[in-house]
Amino acid sequence: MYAQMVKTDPRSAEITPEEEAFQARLDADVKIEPKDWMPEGYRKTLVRQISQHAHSEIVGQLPEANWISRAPTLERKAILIAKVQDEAGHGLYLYCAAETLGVSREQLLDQLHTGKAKYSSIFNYPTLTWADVGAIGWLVDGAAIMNQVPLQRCSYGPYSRAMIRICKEESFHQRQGFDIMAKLAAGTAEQKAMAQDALNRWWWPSLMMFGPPDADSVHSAQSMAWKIKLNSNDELRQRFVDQTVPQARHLGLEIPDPDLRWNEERGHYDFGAIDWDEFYRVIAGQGPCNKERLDTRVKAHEDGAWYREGLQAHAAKKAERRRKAAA
Ligand code: FAQ
Repeated sequence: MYAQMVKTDPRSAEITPEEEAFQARLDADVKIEPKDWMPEGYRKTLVRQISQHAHSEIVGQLPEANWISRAPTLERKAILIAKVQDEAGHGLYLYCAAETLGVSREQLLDQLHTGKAKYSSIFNYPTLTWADVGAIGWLVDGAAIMNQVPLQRCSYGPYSRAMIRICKEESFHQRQGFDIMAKLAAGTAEQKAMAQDALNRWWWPSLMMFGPPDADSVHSAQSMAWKIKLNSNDELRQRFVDQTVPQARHLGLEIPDPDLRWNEERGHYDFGAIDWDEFYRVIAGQGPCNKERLDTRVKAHEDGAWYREGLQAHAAKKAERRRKAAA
């Protein structure tokens, strides 16, 4: 009955009644809510994944924000501002979801700013041209949706509900990115070359977003048993390739992979080897923009200290007034 039951207390050889009841709820697709009993490992895994996801949304604003002041038209500028602002909103929902697990915003931000917490590898690459804004929307938001649509059905209530709104917004982001690429690809030879160059630079890092191959994924087995992840890294990566290759063909652009071909037997595209050394270098802090991204976030946090202090002083004064009025 409990095919996916896992022992969650390493000190005990037995599955405890609490663990058994918890797993029964997961098997029945009942959401786990903040006040429900949960194994410590489940809580920690959620805090790790949700907070890394939140950090990714926040740091993820930076590459595209780089182009707000240089967007080619007023309309593109307005769309890009809205998109970058949406990403900030996603970060905030996700920090709130993580906070329901008993960790504070300060702790989470401290982990980001001291380099203890990861954020998505993809945001450590530079945005060199306007076409990169298109490639991010098309490929990066496209990969994010592929990963996040299943997360709408994950076992933790606050995370799954945050995903519903986030996915709706990500769909709009993906379409606007594709639209930028479509305009460039149908433009002058120079514009088309710019779109192709962006695809060449963002393709492989986008495939890395799904995480290491299943055989090297540390957390997948347990996270899937707990329904924190619904699909494996390789499964989602393959879906992304299958979905994106026809889109590239529609644009008249070429995926930078000589080994890419349709495999009739598998019913999927085969694709070339991913440079996992590059991935591990980037997540260890040695990507092209890791230092710049982290420095920018730390500076923004420090520059905002006066505002947070002001809000806290105001809240304390208000509470004091209320206390006096009630006395
Ligand atoms: N980057 O055992 P696994 C977005 C780490 S949102 C950095 O397979 P897991 C929206 C992993 O943390 C993009 N680190 O790990 C947007 C672990 O290290 P740890 C973010 C990575 O958790 C668009 C180690 O490698 N999305 O783009 C990466 O089971 C445009 C072993 O890996 C989410 O966070 C990576 N790519 O699976 C914003 C979605 N991959 O923690 C602005 C939710 C792996 O032990 C503009 N997260 N690592 O030190 C997930 O689905 C999962 O956490 C995975 C990784 C699939 C990312």
